[in-house]
Amino acid sequence: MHLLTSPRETVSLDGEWQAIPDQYEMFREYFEDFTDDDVPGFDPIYEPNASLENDPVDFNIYDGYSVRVPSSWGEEIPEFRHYEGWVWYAKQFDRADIQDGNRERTFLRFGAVNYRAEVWLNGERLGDHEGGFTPFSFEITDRLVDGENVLVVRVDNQRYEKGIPDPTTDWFNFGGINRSVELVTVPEPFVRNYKVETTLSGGDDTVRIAVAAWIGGSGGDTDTGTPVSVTLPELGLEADLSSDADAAGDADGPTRYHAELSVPTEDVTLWNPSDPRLYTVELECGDDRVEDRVGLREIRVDDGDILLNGEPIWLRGVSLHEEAAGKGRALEAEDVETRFRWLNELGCNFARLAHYPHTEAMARTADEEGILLWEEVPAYWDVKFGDETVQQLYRQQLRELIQRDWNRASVALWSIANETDHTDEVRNEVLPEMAAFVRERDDSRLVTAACFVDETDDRLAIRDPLADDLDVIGINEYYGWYYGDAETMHEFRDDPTGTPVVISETGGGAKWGHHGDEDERWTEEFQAAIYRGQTRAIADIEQISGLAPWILFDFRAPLRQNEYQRGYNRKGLLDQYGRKKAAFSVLERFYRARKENAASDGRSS
Ligand code: GCB
Repeated sequence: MHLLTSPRETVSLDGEWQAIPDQYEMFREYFEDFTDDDVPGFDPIYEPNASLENDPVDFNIYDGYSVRVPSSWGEEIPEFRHYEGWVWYAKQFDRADIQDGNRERTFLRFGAVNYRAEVWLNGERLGDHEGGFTPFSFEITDRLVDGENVLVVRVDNQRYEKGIPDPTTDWFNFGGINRSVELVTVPEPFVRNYKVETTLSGGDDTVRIAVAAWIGGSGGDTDTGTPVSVTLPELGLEADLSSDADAAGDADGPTRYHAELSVPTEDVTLWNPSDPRLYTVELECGDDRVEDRVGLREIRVDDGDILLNGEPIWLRGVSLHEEAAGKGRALEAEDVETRFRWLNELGCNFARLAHYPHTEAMARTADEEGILLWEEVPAYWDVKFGDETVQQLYRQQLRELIQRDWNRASVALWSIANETDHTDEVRNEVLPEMAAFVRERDDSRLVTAACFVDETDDRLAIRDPLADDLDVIGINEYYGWYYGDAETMHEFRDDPTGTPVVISETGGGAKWGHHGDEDERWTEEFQAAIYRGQTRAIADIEQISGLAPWILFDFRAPLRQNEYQRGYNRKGLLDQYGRKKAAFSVLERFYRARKENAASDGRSS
């Protein structure tokens, strides 16, 4: 069970770290060769200021490059711009800085390290982690020493055949400790994670709030016997959670506690994009107390529609990568704000966070801003679905994302894959299993995937067998850019009462400031014409419940090297510096009109 840290006070290890590249993957071995076996525990690579008697030291992490954490290394050190390989990082901290009264257990938590991390504290190996976009933690209570502690992290951003993603993607592989590192100290027992789920169905004007809590720590904690309670003070709700023996071990244990609360609908402002009301929730277990802000809302599908709090909603969205010019993947608070400013300017109520989990600040801000989210793991293009270890990694990444963000009302859709081959039998066996895996952990959201649309004799329709296992089907289509005409989607006719469809990608490339005729590729005018055609074509198709064109801003993409691209995918509505292209206002006008129509029909907007 993922250790929840964000509602807690933590001690940040962000700031200046030391780092050295190890392109030949030799440094550990080199030091080990020189290590005098008679000196137990002497492992200089993990020791500050290590020196080998009579031997000049060629590398010492503590005398490395000074690097800010979090950061993407290629943005910090120009020589590392295209480096893919090992980098050793080190950071020292004093125990006195992290001790907090009677708090007994300490965890070290990484927000995201791309792509593999191996971690040591004071020369002892804590463990490793694979996957560049999800959080992980280690308990370090018994490994801390008085005075100075030395943390060493080996980061490897090579691309692996059996990785998720696999080596070929249409985005840049930013290596580094891309998100914050923090220490969290908690008493014993403590709330490891919790989950709030809202349902409205029942036809009795009651909002039901199911609260679950996982108590304990790593390594098989059992029922501690300490009472656990939950309070939503603004709603006057309070309950003791009971230990649920049958459910213990479900959703990745340890001990699970639960309570059901209910409140008359008229007493609650349900979270929605026009009024994203959040309520305080407090969980207590012995000396531990967690306070968070959550939205109460229900999302489901019925009869071909996506329903938010029982009302059909049309998703006015856009897709985006997590990247900022000069910062790589290490977004700062101001970058998150800028993204939401753009989304609001466009009139969005929805965003697709492509193609991997973005910083959790995105979901927290989306909660406050009233933007529904599609979140996904990088199961992209040619991932080796048939491989057992890949499947394990796949489940791990899904679990880490879901358990990080399952209390965010904004998160409406979990996407399990992007553009995978629906004629591949192995894929067709594995993806439904992954959809089931997601639902076992969280069935209070919709499961989706970005798929293709098929051309039949007389129309466009969905032929992907995965549609049966999804609540919403995403379609990536590039009519007007890679093929066909921008209005071809007009021929999309499927079963309108079937799975609702969201266009999860569409668009075309344009270089900002490059102008010409509408039929001249790479001009802003050509791109704007695609947006006009596409929005006209889909506007009245009943089964389409939303749109998230590709993409909000230009992003680094090694596959794109023509004279207009030079390493960037240029399908952004803005360029990488935030300069708007003509298509921005085409989409903005389409969304403003949709929003007004929805409001005048009394539908959710
Ligand atoms: C896609 C991919 C996306 C690419 C995009 C493109 O279908 O899902 O990652 O960047 O097309 O620009 O071609």
